[in-house]
Amino acid sequence: MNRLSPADWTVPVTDPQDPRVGRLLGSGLSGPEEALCVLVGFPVDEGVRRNGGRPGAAQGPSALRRALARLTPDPARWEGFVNLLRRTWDLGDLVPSGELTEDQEALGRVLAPYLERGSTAIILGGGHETALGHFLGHATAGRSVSILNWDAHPDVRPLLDAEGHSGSPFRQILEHPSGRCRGYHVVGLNPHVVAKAHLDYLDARGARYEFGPGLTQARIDEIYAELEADAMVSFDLDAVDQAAAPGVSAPGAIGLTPALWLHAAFRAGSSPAVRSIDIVELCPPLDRDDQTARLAALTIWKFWSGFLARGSQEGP
Ligand SMILES: [Mn+2]
Repeated sequence: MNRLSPADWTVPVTDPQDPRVGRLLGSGLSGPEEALCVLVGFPVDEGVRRNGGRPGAAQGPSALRRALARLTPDPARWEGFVNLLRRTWDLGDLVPSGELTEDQEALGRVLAPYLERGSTAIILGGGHETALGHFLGHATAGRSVSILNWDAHPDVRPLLDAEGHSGSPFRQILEHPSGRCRGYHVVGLNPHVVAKAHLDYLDARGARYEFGPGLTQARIDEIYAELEADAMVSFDLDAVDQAAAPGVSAPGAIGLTPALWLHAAFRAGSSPAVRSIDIVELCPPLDRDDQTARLAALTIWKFWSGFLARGSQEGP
């Protein structure tokens, strides 16, 4: 049975008039049971290793928290933002056993009770193998989900030696014996890194895919408007242009702009269908001056900002 290790939210001392995320987080709660929103880290990159990728994503959760802790609440939604932070609880990082399947199942067990009682969950990866554990949270809670994945790759590769990895989570989810995946839609594909056979696989499964080039904010709005509840959204940072997100295992010479990516994060927050998100593939050893960690942190910040606009027509 996996343990959770407490998260570090140390922030530099700031003026009391200038509180930061790291100081406010969870300050209105005595425990996670009443949390509106829960965070959990999955410091695992065993799947990246198995997939032949460059490891380092196991350090993702701590680098992401460091960047997130320093941010201010959104001044445009000040009171709501501060209140949301005060009612957000970080469960900490899952302590990996070293056995990937076991760790993915453990992540599912950690998430399930919170998803069941209606908390919104944010999972800090880890390689994209994080998404299978994320899905297992819903499956364990007895909930069927539709899945939206922002990614340069479809991540439906076959297993390797009968084992999953960072390139296979959505194949494992689509074929999961629980039958809890209601639909899969991947957006942001980079045509030069997508195997035709994987698109054929998606077609055969009735899954949907869209390429990154040509994507607009209006199309992102439509994608969320069409999203069926309950939904989980996965944010793979390698969908973003390498110039803006160098700290990933598999960067792309072209990719989504940060503006489009963050619009997708805001809409995930403002869409009532969305129950949980993950941010994956942040690889701190390959990062440049914490640039990708900052973008990952801002992805969550935008999600929170969108969450406060839930049910209204407000834009970012
Ligand atoms: Mn991916």
